[in-house]
Amino acid sequence: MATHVSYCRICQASCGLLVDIDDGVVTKIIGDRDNALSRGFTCPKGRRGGDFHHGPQRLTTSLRRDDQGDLQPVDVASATAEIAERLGKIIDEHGVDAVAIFQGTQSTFATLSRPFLQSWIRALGSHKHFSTMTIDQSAKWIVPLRMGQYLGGGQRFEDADVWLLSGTNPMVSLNAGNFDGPLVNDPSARIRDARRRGLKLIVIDPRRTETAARADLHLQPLPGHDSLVFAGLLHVILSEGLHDAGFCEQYVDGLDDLRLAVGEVTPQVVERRTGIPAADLVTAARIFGGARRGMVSTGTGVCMGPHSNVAEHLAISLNVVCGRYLRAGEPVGLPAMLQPMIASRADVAPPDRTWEEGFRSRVGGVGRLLGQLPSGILPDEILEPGPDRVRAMIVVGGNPVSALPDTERATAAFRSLDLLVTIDPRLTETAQLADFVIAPTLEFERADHTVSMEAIFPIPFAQYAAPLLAPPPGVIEDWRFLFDLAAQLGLQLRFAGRDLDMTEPPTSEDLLALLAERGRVPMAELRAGSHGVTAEVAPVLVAPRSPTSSDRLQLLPDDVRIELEIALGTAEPDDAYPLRLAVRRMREVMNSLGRDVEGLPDHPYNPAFMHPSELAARGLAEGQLVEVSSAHGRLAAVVHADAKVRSGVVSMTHSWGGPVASSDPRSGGSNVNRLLSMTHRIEAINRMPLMSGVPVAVRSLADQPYADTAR
Ligand SMILES: Nc1nc2c(c(=O)[nH]1)N[C@H]1C(S)=C(S)[C@@H](COP(=O)(O)OP(=O)(O)OC[C@H]3O[C@@H](n4cnc5c(=O)[nH]c(N)nc54)[C@H](O)[C@@H]3O)O[C@H]1N2
Ligand SMILES: Nc1nc2c(c(=O)[nH]1)N[C@H]1C(S)=C(S)[C@@H](COP(=O)(O)OP(=O)(O)OC[C@H]3O[C@@H](n4cnc5c(=O)[nH]c(N)nc54)[C@H](O)[C@@H]3O)O[C@H]1N2
Ligand code: SF4
Ligand SMILES: [Mo]
Repeated sequence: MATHVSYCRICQASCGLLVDIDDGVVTKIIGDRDNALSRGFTCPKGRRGGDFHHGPQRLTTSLRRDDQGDLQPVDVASATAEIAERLGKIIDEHGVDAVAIFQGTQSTFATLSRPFLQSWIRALGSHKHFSTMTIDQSAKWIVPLRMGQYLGGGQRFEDADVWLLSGTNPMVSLNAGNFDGPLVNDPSARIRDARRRGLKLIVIDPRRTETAARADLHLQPLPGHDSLVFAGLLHVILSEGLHDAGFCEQYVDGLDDLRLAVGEVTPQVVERRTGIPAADLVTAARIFGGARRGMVSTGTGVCMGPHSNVAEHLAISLNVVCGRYLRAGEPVGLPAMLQPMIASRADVAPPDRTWEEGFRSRVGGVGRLLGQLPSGILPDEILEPGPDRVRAMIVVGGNPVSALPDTERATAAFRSLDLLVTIDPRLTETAQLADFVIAPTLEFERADHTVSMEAIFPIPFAQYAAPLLAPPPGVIEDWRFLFDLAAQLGLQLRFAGRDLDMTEPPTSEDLLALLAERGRVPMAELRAGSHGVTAEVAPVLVAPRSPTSSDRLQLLPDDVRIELEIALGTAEPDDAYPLRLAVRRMREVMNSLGRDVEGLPDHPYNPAFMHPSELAARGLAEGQLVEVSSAHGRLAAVVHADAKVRSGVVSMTHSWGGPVASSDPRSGGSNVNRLLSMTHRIEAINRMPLMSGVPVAVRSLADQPYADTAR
């Protein structure tokens, strides 16, 4: 038996691990106390990393659908050759835009997968690049593209005296915020340390989450009202003069317009419509506005709600009007380690509406967002007849059949593809519809480093992880499959700024070195520092504004003003659907990963959590089957009482429930995406569906079999 130092690649936190391996089998995983980033912290998923490798659900060979429609083992070389041939035919007949990729969550943590996928689709020349970002928090892309962006960087959590989190629960998700001081690593200890030195934490969440329980002030609104809450905070801050007039004078356009636009959103209006006591809203505004340093950061609760683009715009506007950005001469937040250092400057990059020019989708004329098409149009792109209809799709590290709103339509779309290839270690809902399932290597079988994560770390930190286990003979690294496929299609891949030799596959080590070659840490040093390397870096200072620069942040461009008016308008009461569905995450699973690991999740399903009073009002008992319905669809679920959930709310996590609607939710859970629409209440630009704050109703199924009621 030997203990190896490594780090976890199941989520962005990249926690340091000590992995015991006995005869090629992981026997135990604990946190690495000598890792400067995570300091010994791990979560249950990371500690069960061995089960992902050795568990019975792991695919150790690729699969191919045979003429009878069954998935049968196939060696990856013949699978690749046949996929290349079939893709080649589709491209010859229908052009490159008939081929799409879907970039899933787990493609982020295999260091080489995402750059390869991006290089692959670029080399092919197809416009059909989709990812989970546009069913996640792409409002965070839209805001800087419409507002412009301050280039000096934001203030950081580590020296802030206030922080406001809305719609995010980093204690479970390890994922709060943008690149500005995000709370990703070891959040419990970092929140505790920050509060000891005086930081005030404000949390806005309809649930008393693990994070809210650590807050100085918790505002508990009805879901779906974030625009109103942020507008109310801006109202108080601007009317009490708590904003940073100097910063606004120098960098901001539209302050008076914004003040006018939120003029009627008094704390009393916010109280009436969201349930947040007016006095609490005022207190929150005064704490935030009165502090010197600290930002608002949001998560899926805001970015998946109604009017999400304008809600996020207002959240960032709070940071802007309070001037919570680094000024010339201040040390930059986080010097780069493996990435090239980008100079920070006390300047503004102007808005850049990428979706207004170039390629437009055939259905709906949707433009691209940072090179991608919104996943909200993906089912239409496949199902609507037409010349550049998507006929072939490659999914890497994702499970879109489970993850996309409107399960029925997503399933129909993926089922109707001429060719569906998914690279996935498990037989997911998506894999079950695929023509080929390519079985990839997993974390402890491959080399990785932290280049793509370092921008969200709290300290300058980098780590390399060596392969610890010999991969099963039938599996392949994600990137290598994409390389071989590209070579057989005659595509020239560009990686880290160079053309790869397509006749001679590189090694993973070569590629990792290329990705880090412009960083400050040489590969040899990185490989030697097994617990990770931290750098004593001479502070890099934010450079002064260029004397010729006149770009300013746009607080209220015309389209944002119109969206704001609509968002602040009163919605019709909906008596048929009196409750609000709210998104949440579960500590034990990462989206759909981990559901099937014995003993990992608390239940073999995702409960519908409701306040005990809501159960009592409906005569419901703990653990009982209920039907949850929306204007779009319905599902059967298991109800659980949870006093931490605000009344009026149904709190459920996603990525559960198989493709068969009538299966018993008690063994496999319920897919909330059956309740969601891809056509009703869609955001402009990113086509973001409404996924939180959705009107729903709940009724007992005590005396009816679930199979008859669920669609
Ligand atoms: N353990 C675990 N970690 C994960 C994941 C996982 O599945 N499991 N998934 C990963 C992924 S893909 C992502 S994108 C991130 C997401 O990271 P987060 O955005 O932090 O996700 P959540 O923990 O679900 O936090 C969302 C919070 O929003 C609240 N909420 C719901 N509706 C509203 C609303 O209308 N307004 C407000 N203000 N709040 C609302 C919910 O109660 C919930 O506490 O997490 C990542 N990390
Ligand atoms: N209703 C509702 N729907 C949602 C959400 C919600 O809150 N509510 N959240 C949305 C969000 S934020 C996201 S990000 C999406 C998630 O959507 P996806 O990213 O599509 O879903 P995941 O379940 O994370 O898929 C990851 C897949 O990667 C596989 N995998 C694991 N390790 C590896 C590896 O090393 N290589 C490869 N190739 N594959 C690997 C896993 O088996 C799994 O099938 O769901 C979205 N859908
Ligand atoms: S939080 Fe859990 S899943 Fe994420 S990196 Fe750490 S141990 Fe792994
Ligand atoms: Mo996500």
